[in-house]
Amino acid sequence: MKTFDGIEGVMRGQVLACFHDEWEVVLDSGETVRASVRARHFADMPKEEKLLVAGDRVDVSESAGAHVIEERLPRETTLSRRLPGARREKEQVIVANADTFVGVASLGAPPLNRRLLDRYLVIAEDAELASTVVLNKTDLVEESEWAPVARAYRTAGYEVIPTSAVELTGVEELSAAIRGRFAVLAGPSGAGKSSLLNAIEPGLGLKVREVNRKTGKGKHTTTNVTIFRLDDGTLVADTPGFRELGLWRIRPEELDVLFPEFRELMEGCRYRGCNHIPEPGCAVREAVERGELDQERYESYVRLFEQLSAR
Ligand SMILES: Nc1nc2c(ncn2[C@@H]2O[C@H](COP(=O)(O)OP(=O)(O)O)[C@@H](O)[C@H]2O)c(=O)[nH]1
Ligand SMILES: [Mg+2]
Ligand SMILES: [Zn+2]
Repeated sequence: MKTFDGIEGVMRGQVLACFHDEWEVVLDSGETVRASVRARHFADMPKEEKLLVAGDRVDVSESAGAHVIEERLPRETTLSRRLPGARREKEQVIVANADTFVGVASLGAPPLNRRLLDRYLVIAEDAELASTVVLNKTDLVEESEWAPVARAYRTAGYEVIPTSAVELTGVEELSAAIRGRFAVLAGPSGAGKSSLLNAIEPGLGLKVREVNRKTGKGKHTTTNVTIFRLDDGTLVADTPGFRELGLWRIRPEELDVLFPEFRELMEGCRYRGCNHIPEPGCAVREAVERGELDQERYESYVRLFEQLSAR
């Protein structure tokens, strides 16, 4: 057991939620505490690194009932976006140490946004998280309409779970997909993330938090990510519907490998370093033209490639 300045009893923990000057931390003992940060231990770090994010593993000390975060452990994974509004490119870590990504898309109300879903999946691929695609609100749309979408993501190698939080279909499958893991749920606001979490574990306390979220407006850090611990120890991060989801640290020429269904095909492109857009003999584009690869996924690739190239 480590000691800090003579303080005995330093414990390991994980940050569940960040507030303005307080962090909710679950200790390895299972106890959840509110902790502040020992500022001087972070004093030498650059500003961005000083910031704790949901999922961070930390060392916490206790004295006279007050818990203090003494140190942040190295992050095993980081799901990141480009910090919106920053003049220079900066990273904003959305959640640390997760191992699974669940992209929640709404099939109707709000309408399905393939571009956004693919953007999320690229970020998750880059973070080397395993990804699952949830197509929620199947009660609002005919299966014949969403079946091709499901097929596209299965072809890409993702597990696809059609769900309805209203009819409670697919909830068991989703629950099984995240069990025992640390999963991040992400998708546009209104897709049904909170509803699905409530369906997975009624009595999660999610409502309490939603009340807090309303009354405590502006009190949270900008990302507003909260991690819930399910009864069996599964960790689920609920993320807000980000208005901007800029890719961070991804170069245009390495975008193709972040579309898993392109990887094998790419080896058949005529030119090494093929960008799969104007080049003749491009095996990826030809597969799209033959209808073997999903047109929308390819469209997402092209849009992202162009955005990354224009920087
Ligand atoms: N019809 C239908 N409505 C849903 C479903 N899931 C969620 N909703 C509704 O969609 C709205 C947004 O849900 P919410 O869980 O707050 O979405 P979040 O912003 O992703 O957390 C709420 O009015 C829910 O009742 C679903 O499967 N079918
Ligand atoms: Mg929600
Ligand atoms: Zn190509």
